[in-house]
Amino acid sequence: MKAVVADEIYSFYVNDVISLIKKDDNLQDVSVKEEKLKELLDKEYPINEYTGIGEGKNLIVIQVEALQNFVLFEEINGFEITPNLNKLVKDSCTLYYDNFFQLVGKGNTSDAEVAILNSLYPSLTEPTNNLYHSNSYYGLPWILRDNSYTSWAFHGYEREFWNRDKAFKAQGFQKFIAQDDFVFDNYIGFGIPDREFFKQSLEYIKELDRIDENPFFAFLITLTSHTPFKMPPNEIYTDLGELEGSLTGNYIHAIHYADMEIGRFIENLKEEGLYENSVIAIYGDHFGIASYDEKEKVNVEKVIKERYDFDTMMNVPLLIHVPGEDINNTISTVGSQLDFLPTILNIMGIENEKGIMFGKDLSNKYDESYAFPMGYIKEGSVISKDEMLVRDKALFENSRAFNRNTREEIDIEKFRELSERALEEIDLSNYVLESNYIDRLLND
Ligand code: GP9
Ligand code: MN
Repeated sequence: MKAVVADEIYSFYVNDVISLIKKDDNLQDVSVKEEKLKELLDKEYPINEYTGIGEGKNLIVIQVEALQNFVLFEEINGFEITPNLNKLVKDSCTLYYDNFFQLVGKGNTSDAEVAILNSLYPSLTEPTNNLYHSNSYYGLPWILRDNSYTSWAFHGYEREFWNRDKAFKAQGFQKFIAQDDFVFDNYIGFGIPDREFFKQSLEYIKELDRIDENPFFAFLITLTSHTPFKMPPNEIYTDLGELEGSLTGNYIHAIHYADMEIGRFIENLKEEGLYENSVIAIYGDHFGIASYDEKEKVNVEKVIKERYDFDTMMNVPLLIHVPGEDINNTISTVGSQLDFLPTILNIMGIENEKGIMFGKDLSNKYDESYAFPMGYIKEGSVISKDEMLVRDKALFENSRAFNRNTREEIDIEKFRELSERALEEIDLSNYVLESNYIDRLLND
């Protein structure tokens, strides 16, 4: 037997005590989290002027690849980048949320789907669908199913990509129309061009509509405006001058194409008699051009004519069109993709009776509202109506903050508490995923 010297005994002892304390800490931590989640379950969602205006209607949600907010109402030498989205924003039946921010982690597009559908923060460590594709969820597809809807997802790429085949099932979709359900022979970038995607999806939507007398939920994810945004010459509609050939120039061409196809899809919905009885929501999944790409930053700044920073980069548009309603409004409550679920449920006049939501209803005009971004930026960062804190990776003291209107640097101290709140909230949401909390909610 090996002799054990005194300080080895001591270190055994110390290690034991440390691991006991750690265990105790963890238990305490878990019970604090469970308490906080109980509070969240009791969160009230007050009614407002938009409550129930979409009741009984179909819901069509379009997630547009890499659509950022800055392209809306922007012109380059008289060329309107997104004429169809601009027209829709101005429509008397549309609510436009202009302070809506992306919330994606390592799972990019698929994380946007998780946040949008489930009102949760994506995982910080891995694509959410890699780790939690077989968790229980109770988000938009399930809630609508419990309210007699049929929920289908549509995306013209490989069924297994981002584990969507499994994740969409767990999240409540009854059918996932994927690449193998589409017939096409011309590719743009990743695969099926949006024109073909929308055209063939419409045929499936008609099938979905015929299933029963009840309304449907169609969740469409576009593809063509994916980086590197290379459009074929016959789908380029202007000369962008000095931006021509740059990533930003290519991005503008690709977004213009996506906008054109959204416009065409809307016209086709009208022809099929599906427009007047469907609420349509459109948003971008995440940025296309990084503000930390020094070369492209300069190019974007030529378009927006101000400093391009994380707030503009992460700002994606959200439009909700409710047919027959005279509601045109720009709502500037600050929020992120996890606020979509409570916002759309309020409009559809449906309550979430079983699940948990980290989001708020963006249509309620809060005095102060925040987004707690993550993913391409250190968690603990904060966006408010007029300011932003970009948290440093290591030390809060090394963070920076700026005024979103003047772009001037401001003192970071006022964000200290909010930044801690952001970290806590993200951590709590990750606990929901890690502990498969919703499974317990549904089955206990
Ligand atoms: C393909 C597409 C990927 O399914 O959604 O987009 P990405 O996550 O790379 O932005
Ligand atoms: Mn994407």
